[in-house]
Amino acid sequence: GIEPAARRTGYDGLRHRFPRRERTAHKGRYGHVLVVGGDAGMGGAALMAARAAARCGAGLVSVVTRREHAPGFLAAQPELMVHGEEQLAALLQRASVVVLGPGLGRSDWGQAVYREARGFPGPQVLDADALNALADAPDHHDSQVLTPHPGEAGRLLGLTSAQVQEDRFAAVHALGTHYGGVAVLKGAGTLVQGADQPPALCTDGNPGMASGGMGDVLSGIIGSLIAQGFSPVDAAEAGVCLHAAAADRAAGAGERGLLATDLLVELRALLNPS
Ligand code: NPW
Ligand code: AMP
Ligand code: MG
Repeated sequence: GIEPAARRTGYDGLRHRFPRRERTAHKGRYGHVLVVGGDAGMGGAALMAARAAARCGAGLVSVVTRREHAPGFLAAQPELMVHGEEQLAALLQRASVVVLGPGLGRSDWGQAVYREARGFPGPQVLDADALNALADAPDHHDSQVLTPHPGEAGRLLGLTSAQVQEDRFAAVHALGTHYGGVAVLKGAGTLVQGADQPPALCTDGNPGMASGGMGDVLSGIIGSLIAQGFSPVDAAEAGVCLHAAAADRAAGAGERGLLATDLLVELRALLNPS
């Protein structure tokens, strides 16, 4: 059931946080998202996170991924700046936010890249294999958003995914107290837990979202909003709502067969009401 202490949230109540752009705006105003991930076989996860960050209005989006992915990334989305891991230190000097983990994998490459990017002093969005790396070597970061699905939340908390699902409110609260920052527990009825406040519950979204890449898109959305000046907790809540609303619009054509990349065009429509 729905915990009475949870505050219900949805994109309709948050639209006002996305005013029109100033006429004199320039890309430097909208931040620089650095997406780090995409080991062999999972480049698409980093690409989808980066495309989502761009579609949500980030000024610049860079990616650090396996060098061999670069030609494919540039063919898919030439607005992205795509690099191998040798550029990570330099990019960490310029980024406004790091989205760490989509498709990062658990090989030596992913572990080394994780450790270096985890030193970024600014805001971090940790997803996917970055959450697995965090579970293996727990630490704190003041300004972070963790976006686990129940399986990843279980690894972070030493529980099974079934145990997480039995009490999602307790799980999201424990994530916040154990790791600091903002915790997003994904799945039908996503919970967003900021420090010292009741969790927000988003019941939008649909089972068409149970397909590969959906979570990767969410991490890019949240990173993009942080780059544009949202606090981590506001970016997490608005990002979850925007993601679910985009999926509900896209599901107008049917839930079965809904793809993560179908959300991209809907994000732009939601962010620019006529
Ligand atoms: P079970 O079986 O219920 O115990 P993993 P991953 C659980 C990349 N990707 N409700 C469930 O566990 C990612 O970015 C790349 C309940 C499930 O078996 C990562 O880097 C793609 N349980 C990497 O792959 C597209 C749930 O977690 C287990 C649940 C691995 O990520 C795909 C799976 O979790 C993917 O995004 C729910 N709602 N959701 C690409 N195109 O490049 C999950 N579980 O083992 O962490 O694997 O999530 O696939
Ligand atoms: P991931 O497992 O990391 O790819 O993330 C999946 C994304 O899709 C998360 O944002 C989930 O909240 C969302 N999602 C998956 N299944 C459902 C569902 N049945 N209802 C609503 N959202 C879902
Ligand atoms: Mg995922």
